[in-house]
Formats: sequence, structure tokens, C-alpha cells
Amino acid sequence: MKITDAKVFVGGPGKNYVTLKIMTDQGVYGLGDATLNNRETLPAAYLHDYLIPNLIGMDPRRSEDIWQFFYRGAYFRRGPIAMAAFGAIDMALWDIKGKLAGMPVYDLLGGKSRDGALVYAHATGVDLEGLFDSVAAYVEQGYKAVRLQCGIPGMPTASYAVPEGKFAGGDFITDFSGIIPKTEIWDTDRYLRFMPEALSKIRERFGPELKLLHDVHHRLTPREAAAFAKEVEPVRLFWLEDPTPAEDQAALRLLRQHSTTPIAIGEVFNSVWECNKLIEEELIDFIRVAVTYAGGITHARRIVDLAGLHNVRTGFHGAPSHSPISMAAQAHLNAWAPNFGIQEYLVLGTPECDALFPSDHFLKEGQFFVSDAPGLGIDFDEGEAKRYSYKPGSHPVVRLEDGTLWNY
Ligand code: GCO
Ligand code: MG
Repeated sequence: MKITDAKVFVGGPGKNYVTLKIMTDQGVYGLGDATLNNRETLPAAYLHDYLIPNLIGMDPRRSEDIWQFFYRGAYFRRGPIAMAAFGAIDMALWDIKGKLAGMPVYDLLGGKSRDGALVYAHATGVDLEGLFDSVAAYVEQGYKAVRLQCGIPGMPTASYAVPEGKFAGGDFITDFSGIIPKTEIWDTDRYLRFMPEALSKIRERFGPELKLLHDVHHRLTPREAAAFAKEVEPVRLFWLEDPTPAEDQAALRLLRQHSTTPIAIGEVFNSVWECNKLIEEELIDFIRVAVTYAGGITHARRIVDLAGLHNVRTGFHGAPSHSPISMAAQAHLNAWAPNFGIQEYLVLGTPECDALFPSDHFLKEGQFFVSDAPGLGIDFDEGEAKRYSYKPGSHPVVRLEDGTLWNY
């Protein structure tokens, strides 16, 4: 069996999804997602210029060897661009493998450990009242877990968590007015004065059952993060996410010595080599990698297995940065993983998105139910894809009030 062709599409409704379609000589095809938020043309070029010419003629069933060929075979390996490109190929090969076997990918991984996978939604408010309303709306829809982000009084611009524009509440983040980013102003003191109290008011209002999460988005120093995690212990957060910049694995030691608040980290990691210390030293409770940027199912699964040895559960990244193809790949891992924790999930389910990526995966009362169709259980409509093309966009950058550049 041979791979005969592969195509890359960039575009989508309100996003630049990077979709890979791999064709074979047996008529079976596979789909993968290489979307790298606001850098979408780069994994597309890596695929197009380097990987696809090598892929043609390979046996798609040998997904492990193909993964090793691209990873070890690239002298300059790793990094988000390369790993997103390898990840898309890998997802597509698992899709093909499932279709050949007539089995959903979760069965190839070891079968289902659960039916529905717990998800969390993003509740946001420009102020605390707005946040109360947003949480109440999710609770009403049956969600059991919500991430809480709130505008900070006196902070000169909206925080990352409270996007401006028509997707407010949807956390689409990308600003499509061009590649020159807007600037957000950050003030750690204001944040530290306001947020612990806000979280505790949400706990008071919504009671003990609701799972509450909060994302610091890499903005604190290790000492500040330790103090914050300690102060919010009475709120009993499900997790505190990215309290410190993710490059510094040792930063979490200080936090761990001072607090028992569960920590989630990893949405910007691309390989096990960025989180092995965090996992082995049990400095985190949830690993947040995404199947896209972490090299596909083959590599993400290795991270999940390592995490399982150290009491670390999964909490895969699921911002709308990923297309429904990655979300499908993660749904299969979530159905299987013995150490599954939670899945971040923002409903992309616009009619346009559903038309581009038809599937029967579904969300019900705060749980995601994976499709039982062979492979990843998701399709890509090339006719629909003709409606979309690449639109330049950017994340904001963050500066302190005196102009110092900070972590987005
Ligand atoms: C999350 C993330 C996102 C990122 C986005 C960047 O927890 O969902 O922090 O909101 O900011 O994926 O492209
Ligand atoms: Mg995050």
C-alpha cells in the first residue's frame, strides 16, 4: 500500500485552519490538522516543501517509522512548526489505519475507558457581574466545569481572557486586521489584588459542585504564582493554569512547596522533552499538550503514558486554535486514556464549520462523545473549502505600563 498524494488547505470560517489530506492507492484517505495559531502558513510550507515530497510512495500503515523518519530524520527537529506538520501527518495516518481496520482510533489505542469525556467551557466577563452571567449560562446548558476569566478593575486594556469584538465570550483571540499586533497593558498588582477575591465570589455564588478553572496565561513570577496559588486554596480550583512562563520547568518547585492548588501546564509544549521533568518530579497535576503541536497521536500518547506513571492527568489544549480534526484526534485519546482528566472545548459548531468538517462527534451536558466511525470519524468537504483562504492575523503583545514587554 502506498501514499499517492497529499494536499494542504489553509483557511476556514473565522480561522486559518491548516488541513492535510493524504491519499492512498487503495482509495482510503486520511485527515490531519497542522493549525498553528497566527503562524499558519509556516507548517503549511513545511508540509508542502519538505514533508509531502518524502511522504509520496511511503506505506501509510507504517505510521511509527514515518514519524521517526520525519522527527529523527530532520537534523533540526522539534519546535511548534515542525511538530505541527509531523502531527498532521501522524493524525492522517491513524485515520487511514482506523479506516483500513474498520475501527475507530480509540479501539486501536486500547479501547474506551469511558463514554463521555468531561469538558470545560470558557466563561468570561468584562467585570464580575458579566462573569456571573457567563458562568450561569454555561451551568444552564449543563456544563460541569468552567474556566473563569475576568476583566481587572483599573487595568488599562481588556485582558487576554476577555476578547474584544464579535467573538467576545468565544475566545477567538486572533485579530484579523493584520499581522501587526495590538498591545495589551498588564498590571500584576491589580490582578493579584482582584482575582483571588473574584474567584472566591464565584465559588460562593455557584456552590461546591461546579469545577472551576483559571488561566494565568504565563503572567506571574514563581514567587507571585506561589503566593496566588496559596491564597486561592479555599476556592478549591480544579486547576490553576500556566501560572508562570512555561519555559522554566524548575519554577514550579517553589509553587509546589507553598501550595496544594492543582496546576495545569503545557499548551505551548511540543514534545515530551519540555515536560518530562515537570511530570517525573510531579510538579504538575494536568498536562495540557495538544495533539497538533505535540507531534500527533503517536507522540502525544507517549506523553500521556509518562504522565500516567506520575499521577498526572490529561487536560488537552482545545482553544479554537485547533481544527475539529485535532479535536477529533484528542477525543479518541480522551476516550482511551486511563489518566484522562478534562478536555478544553469551545463549541465551534457554526453551520459553516460543521459543513467544512462533517462528523457525528457531539457534545451533551458538558461531556464530549466521540464518534464510533472508523478512523478519526471526521471528514473535510473540499467543495466548502473553496470558500475560504488565508487571512493574516495576530495575537496581541503585552506590555507593562512603563512599556516593558511581558508574556502574552
Ligand atoms: C487556552 C489558551 C488559549 C491561547 C491560544 C493562543 O487555555 O485556551 O491559553 O486561549 O491563548 O490558544 O493561540
Ligand atoms: Mg491557556
